[in-house]
Amino acid sequence: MARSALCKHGERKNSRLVAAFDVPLEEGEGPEEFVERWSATLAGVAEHAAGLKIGLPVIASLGLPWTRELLKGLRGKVYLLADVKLADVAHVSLATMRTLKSMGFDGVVAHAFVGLAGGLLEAGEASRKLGLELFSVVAMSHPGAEEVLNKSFDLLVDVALKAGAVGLVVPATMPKYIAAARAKAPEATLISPGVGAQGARPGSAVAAGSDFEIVGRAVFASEDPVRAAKELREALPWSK
Ligand code: BMP
Repeated sequence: MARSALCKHGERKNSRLVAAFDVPLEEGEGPEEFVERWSATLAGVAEHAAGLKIGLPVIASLGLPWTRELLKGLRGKVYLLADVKLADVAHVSLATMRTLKSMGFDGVVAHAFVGLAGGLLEAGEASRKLGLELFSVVAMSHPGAEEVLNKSFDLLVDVALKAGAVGLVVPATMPKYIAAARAKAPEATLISPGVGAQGARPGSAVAAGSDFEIVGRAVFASEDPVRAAKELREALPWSK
């Protein structure tokens, strides 16, 4: 299994931070204003983060042309991960992936629970053809994830690996899944949400075996997102 290009950015920046940007447009705000309002902050955060994970609130508010515009200045400087958590039949996932690729993303997040045939298998093939890396969710970080999704963790990891995902999303809030994913998939790139606002301590997911920690609100809802990213990078160096 090839390493995700996210690791190259991590090594180069000496950072295991993936900053999650999930901020929607404000009421009455136009996409152009939004892009103008956030561009400098995103560029500043990108100096300290290996990756920027851009969420559905942003992509759905901006649409194709303005998301492309938002990403334009960031491409090549930071890994750009589209987190739309794909969970659909193959032809719809494929169409979405083509659009995300044309926006300028390097990778996409998809749920593994759709299974292989007619679902993640074809999404995996498409990701390789498009040059859009596939990360797959195999356990989630919120308490309710334990009710259904996380019960199928082993099956979900098998599906993700058979589909050829380069990376797995495993929760920082439940480090047992990080350790189990690392044992089952030693070469996969593990990324872990739940650090900061959801309670996991910076450094804890990496200590449990993850490659990257995903931090959203603790960066972008802070007074100074660039400083927050800088401090997180110092707590999350690529090599100690
Ligand atoms: P925050 O640090 O603000 O809690 O944001 C967490 C980020 O990680 C969000 O972008 C969310 O979509 C994502 N995420 C998560 O919180 N839990 C999961 O299990 C999977 C995720 O992708």
